[in-house]
Amino acid sequence: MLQDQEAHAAEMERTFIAIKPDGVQRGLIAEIIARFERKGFKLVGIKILVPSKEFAEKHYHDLKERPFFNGLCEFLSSGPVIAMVWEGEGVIKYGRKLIGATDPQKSEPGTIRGDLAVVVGRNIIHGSDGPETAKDEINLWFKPEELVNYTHNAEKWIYGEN
Ligand code: IDP
Ligand code: MG
Repeated sequence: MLQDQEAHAAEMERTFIAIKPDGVQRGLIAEIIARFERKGFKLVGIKILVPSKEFAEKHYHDLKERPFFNGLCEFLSSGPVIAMVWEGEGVIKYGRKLIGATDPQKSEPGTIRGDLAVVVGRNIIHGSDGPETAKDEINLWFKPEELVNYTHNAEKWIYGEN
């Protein structure tokens, strides 16, 4: 039993998920949170803020050579964003699956972007694309004390005990 808990703890990952200004303005906050929550992932950090353009440029620094970089950063800083950290086994990779392809025209139905967005410039949600970016993005958006460590009552039903 202790071994199972240790194995479970070792598998735990955290990822950074943001609902962009279009998702907030379209009233999709609860819909998006529900998809992560129903899957069995655990919310360990959440806040609403309007990021500055400089902050958006830091967040998207990998894309600074791309032609859409300026418009993207203007957009991310144009209104409230919901910044979140979700925890769970495989949450980084599976979070990207829940989100769907970058271009909503190519996102499968059933994914967040597939079901709820139409164009790449307004694809409503961000999710870290790997373990390194997850760590960097969580550190950029959250202070350690803003993240909560807790055991959810449902965990033993989601992961099992033996
Ligand atoms: P991702 O959000 O699926 O990880 P990235 O390639 O990291 O996709 O791009 C970051 C964001 O930049 C996308 O979510 C989208 O909002 C925007 N973006 C990506 N490609 C284009 C494009 O070709 N035109 C306009 N915006 C784009
Ligand atoms: Mg990306």
